Amino acid sequence: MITFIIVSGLLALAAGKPCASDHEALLQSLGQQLLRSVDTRDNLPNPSVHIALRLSTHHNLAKESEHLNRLKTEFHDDIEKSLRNGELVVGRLALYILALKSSCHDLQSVHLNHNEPLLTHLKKEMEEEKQNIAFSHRPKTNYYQYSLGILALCVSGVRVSTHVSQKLIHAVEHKQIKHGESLCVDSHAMAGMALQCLKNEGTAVKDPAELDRALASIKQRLLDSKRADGHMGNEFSTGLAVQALMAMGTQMEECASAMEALRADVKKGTYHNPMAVSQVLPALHQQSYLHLKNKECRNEDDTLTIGADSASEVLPSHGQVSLQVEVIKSNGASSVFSINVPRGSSLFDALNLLQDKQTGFTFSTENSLWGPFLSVVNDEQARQTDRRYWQVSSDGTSLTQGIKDYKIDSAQSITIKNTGY
Ligand code: B12
Repeated sequence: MITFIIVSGLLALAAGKPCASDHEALLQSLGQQLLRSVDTRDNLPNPSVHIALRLSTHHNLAKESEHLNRLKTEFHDDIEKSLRNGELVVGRLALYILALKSSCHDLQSVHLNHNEPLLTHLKKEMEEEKQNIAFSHRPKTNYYQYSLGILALCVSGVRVSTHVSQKLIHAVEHKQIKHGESLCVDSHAMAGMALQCLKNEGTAVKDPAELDRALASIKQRLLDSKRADGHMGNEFSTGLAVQALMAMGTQMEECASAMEALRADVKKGTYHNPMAVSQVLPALHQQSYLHLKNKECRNEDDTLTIGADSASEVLPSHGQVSLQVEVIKSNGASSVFSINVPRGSSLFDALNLLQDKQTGFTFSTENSLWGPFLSVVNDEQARQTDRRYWQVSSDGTSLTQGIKDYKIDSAQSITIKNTGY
């Protein structure tokens, strides 16, 4: 009997544990990919990338410290610029705080305009978001950022007001957390980590039984989002879903197929965008953002080298493919454009070619942590303030990547539609 129990225990462990022999190599190659991304100075430093590097086992302490300094100058300045423009910075500020925390940096020593500590400002913005939910039934930003805000406060040991937490619990219970029209796995994962942090810290909430119900609902919805191929939601939400499930105490065996799907994606090269890598790597390390709470930065390994880029060389593209681009404006008016583009071009490059041909198609983008976000098409802006965005689909299927990452490998019809959400 005892032998049976021991053998079953070992089998269960093996099922959940990322025991694939190449697991360590995958972790190392993703870590190196992130190091290379922080080394190129093309973009602003990315706090999410910093967190992922810091939650890893192997470090390059010099590069991480350099990146931390860039966050404290360049990213910090960018947040202050947004504040001067009257924008809410909940999500970016929360990630910045978590990044500082991941490097055990003294949060009290960092201030925003007018000498305001970061955490004080985040608390204020969360109050503003809470008011907005009370009046308009949703935050000005979104529930993903609202959850990140709660998580950053909680992980930093700041008490989250019961009114603020209640709004998230209520949104979970009333299924108000969506991405476009469908249930948002990424935001549920973030909400799960935020609410679990409150529970772990014993933070007072309006109704503890309701908190438990919300956590149980999130866990169930994440498990229900599992596809036959192991992904939860899609390739880009699975990492966060696994992080959240682990934070919520789910047995590793329940995440085994999702972990396997993540490993298969890494091997396929699905995660070339550093933001995507940054959300997947902690899960593969069996870490979640909750581990930042008690992070100690002592006796750290310093063996991660930047390494050579092993990504397969991009071969010159062969031939052209025809692309049809349909733009559907908010009033329903549609215009269709056609162009031939080199096979393998990104949609971003294809749209630039179309614009250069002066066919009447124009567009512009805004920078974000994921890359360029399509914001204006043919002089029409899809504004976040109006709850609208340019949704992009190919042959009727919504893209799971942005215009810079999506590659045109075959002839297809792209639809860019001004959509409400
Ligand atoms: C909320 C959200 C949206 C909202 C953003 C507006 C809002 N106020 O709510 C809406 C519904 C508009 C949206 C649209 C899209 N989204 Co979205 N979105 C998210 C989500 C859940 C949170 C983003 C966030 O607030 N981050 C926190 C802040 C601190 O980071 P940030 O970079 O400053 O945030 C801004 C950008 O992320 C930007 N944004 C949102 N989605 C996308 C997608 C891309 C490709 C880019 C470049 C920017 C971008 O909007 C944020 C708010 O201003 C993420 C989930 C995740 N795992 O990150 C998915 C996510 C980023 N979105 C995704 C996708 C695919 C899209 C679309 C391309 C879908 C489509 N087919 O049209 C479009 C973007 C099209 C375009 N115009 O360029 C994918 C990206 C995967 C990838 N490899 O690139 C994610 C990871 C979801 C997923 N698991 O599939 N999204």
